[in-house]
Amino acid sequence: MLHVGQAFFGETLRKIIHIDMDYFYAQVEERDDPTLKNVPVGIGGMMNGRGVLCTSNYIARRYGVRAAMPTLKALKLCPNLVLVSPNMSKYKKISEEIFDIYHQFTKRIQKLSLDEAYLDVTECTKFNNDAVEIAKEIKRRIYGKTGLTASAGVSYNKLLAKIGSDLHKPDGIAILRPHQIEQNIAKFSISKIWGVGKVSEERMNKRSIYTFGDLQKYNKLDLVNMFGDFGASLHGYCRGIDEREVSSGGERKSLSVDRTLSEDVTDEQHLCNLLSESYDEMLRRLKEIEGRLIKTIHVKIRYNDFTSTTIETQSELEFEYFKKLFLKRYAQKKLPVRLIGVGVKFFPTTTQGQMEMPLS
Ligand code: DCP
Ligand code: MG
Ligand code: MG
Repeated sequence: MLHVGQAFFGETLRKIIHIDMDYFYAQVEERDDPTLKNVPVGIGGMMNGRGVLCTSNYIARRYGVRAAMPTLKALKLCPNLVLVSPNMSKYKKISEEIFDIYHQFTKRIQKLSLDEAYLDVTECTKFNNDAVEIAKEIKRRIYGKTGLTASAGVSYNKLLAKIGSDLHKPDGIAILRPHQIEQNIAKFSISKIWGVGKVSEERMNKRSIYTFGDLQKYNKLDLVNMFGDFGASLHGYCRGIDEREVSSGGERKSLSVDRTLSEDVTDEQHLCNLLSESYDEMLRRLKEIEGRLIKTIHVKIRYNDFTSTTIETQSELEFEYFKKLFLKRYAQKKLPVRLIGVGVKFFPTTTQGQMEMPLS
């Protein structure tokens, strides 16, 4: 068997580990209260009959209970669900302990959320630079320090490492090697592709695209025509190609998807369709940054006279709000549009704590 980054495939392959804690908040609560073991658990509050879940344990998931689900709905699906209020400061402290462990192996750490990170261990000298052994040791140290299990994916890029960490949850590890990768991933559902959310999955399904293999049949131009810039990435992703670096920048403050249109557009329906595509892409990217609370949403328009306008509000993440904002602002000038942008700003993780608007 070949090892990730073995010379046979060239020395240039990177060694990437993606680690994600198993049912993180719920596992912590189970650890601290043994009566929660073997019962369905949902983490989330309820205020005035409203509230959503941050996550649930795997027993609750068997009933269909999921993160971001309204608590009332979860209770309908699973009347025995035991609700536990989130304790963010506890999860943050544990998260810091976990990230301290990562720092024992590499400086190149990209934090995606409290429970999830990419590690580039290409240069790590521990365990003879064997990425699989490094991942196993990290899992052991996390368990030793916190009593919690994590799952890891080991591969030569972020896309495959992330797919891997999800394959054998909980307490799993999966290694995706370069050998015959196109064939090996062909059976995977497109929903495993980084950035493919519900909306784009439906769009693909309409074209009978369900798996990586289905996507592999399309050339790059087709995919760009279908999905814009994201189509070019998709062309690589479905073949296991992903050049994105593990980047350890500071905490993300906002997320925007700006799209310059290939021609000036005035037709309102057409503009709304384009807005909806940018919105879908924003949701795809938000999916990767779970656990952050949204402070504001915004819509940006640039007209063909190069003036720009941005409107920002505290509101919900529904498309209808974005559309309303957009149409309201567009009506002021009604010039042909050059660029459409949508985005959100986040509360810093240090001040978030209330379940106001978790990302789904
Ligand atoms: N979280 C949240 N709101 C969401 C999703 C997640 O507050 N919509 C929080 C609670 C989760 C934690 O972030 O425990 C990590 O999210 P994950 O998506 O990694 O989910 P879990 O760790 O809970 O489960 P899994 O074992 O599937 O990773
Ligand atoms: Mg997790
Ligand atoms: Mg996670």
